[in-house]
Amino acid sequence: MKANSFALFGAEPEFDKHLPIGQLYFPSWERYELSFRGIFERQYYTNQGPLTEELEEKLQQFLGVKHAICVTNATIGLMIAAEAMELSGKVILPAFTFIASAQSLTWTDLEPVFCDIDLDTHQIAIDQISALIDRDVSAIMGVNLWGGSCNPKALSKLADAHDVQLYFDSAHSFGCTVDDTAIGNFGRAEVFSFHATKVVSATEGGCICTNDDDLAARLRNIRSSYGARKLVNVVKTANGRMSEAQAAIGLLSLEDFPVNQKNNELLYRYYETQLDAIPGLHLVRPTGVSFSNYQYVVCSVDEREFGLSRDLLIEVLKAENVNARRYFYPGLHRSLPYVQEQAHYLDRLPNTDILCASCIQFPIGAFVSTQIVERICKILIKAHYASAVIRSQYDR
Ligand code: T4K
Repeated sequence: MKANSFALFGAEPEFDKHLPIGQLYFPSWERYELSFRGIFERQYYTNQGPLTEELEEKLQQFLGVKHAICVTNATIGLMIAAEAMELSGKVILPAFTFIASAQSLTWTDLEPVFCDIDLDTHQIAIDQISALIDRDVSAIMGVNLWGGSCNPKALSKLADAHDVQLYFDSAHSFGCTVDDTAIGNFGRAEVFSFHATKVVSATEGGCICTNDDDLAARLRNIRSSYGARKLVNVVKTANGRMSEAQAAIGLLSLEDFPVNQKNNELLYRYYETQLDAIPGLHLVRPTGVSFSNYQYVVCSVDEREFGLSRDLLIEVLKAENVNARRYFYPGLHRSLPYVQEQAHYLDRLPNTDILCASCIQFPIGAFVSTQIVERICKILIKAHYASAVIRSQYDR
């Protein structure tokens, strides 16, 4: 196979338009306009307006949780959760997650303690947590990755045994269930993201879920004075309010969840049949859940078997207008400020290092169809068989 059949070496790209990664499911303009008209008629744009209240109510029903507290985005949700839980000292979390998980701790004067992950599931290595717990550790932050779970029941037992608090960054796992329980009901609190790239979107947004009434009161009081309901004393307050514009999209997106989840699952299954036949591409299954949102298609690339490194494969795909991304890169322990302040982690997280060098995410969501998946997979197959030619041409 010739190198010049790839856009990287001058051929026409496979796709005329850039194919984004991320869900990007948006309601029709007509539905959005209708909902927005109400906001303008009421002339009430934020401060826990009727749409935000309605969204909280609907999220509670959907998740079967007592309190869903909407916020501007998941990053601020995690910060508010840490503050409301009165955490101190250190918090254990996986090193393989989005930077926001750790930054929420840095903003609240907490020290992240990085734990390695399981190579097959990509989730936190539960068997390594106990060794990291010392008297300064006040909590474990579980991160439910890739539409799967990090085994909240096992984490809960572990946290109880060590008398530390447990909460979750569930930015990736809205709508997923563990046995019969929806994610959102575990630990003291769970935080979801409604960023545009997530299965439920409010463009930006998120919510903090808890079944603990006292914690909910603290969360609401820290978020802002609007919607605080019961007044309780808190030391710090913030502005984590969700606007009515965000809530309008959030409500429509929540209504669309069943359809969008089904579409994701269809696309995921399509990828699965094709990717399983390509040597060196190992698809991650959403683990630890009885129901997944199939929000992500994530593989690890075995360079020896596939023939190309993950980074060179990304270059090949980018040239074809396929946006494949290397989430998460670099690992938290290699990101600022942690790489400087906590350099002792550099040789302690071998699995995180392996995944950060090999993990790749493919497009799934509103702009993807089964035909598109087929075309992406054809590029992957072609790249595998032409890997030697691509490597030699690229190195010139
Ligand atoms: N915890 C975890 C585990 C997370 O993954 C995240 C965020 C958080 C916490 C924090 O949640 P938030 O505070 O964000 O609510 C994205 C998102 O910004 C971020 O929400 C997400 N996770 C993270 C994994 O990815 P970027 O900068 O890498 O993605 P971005 O914005 O370039 O978008 C990805 C693709 O979507 C590109 O192909 C462009 C396309 N896109 C994106 C947007 C926003 C569009 O075509 N249109 C759009 O409007 O961070």
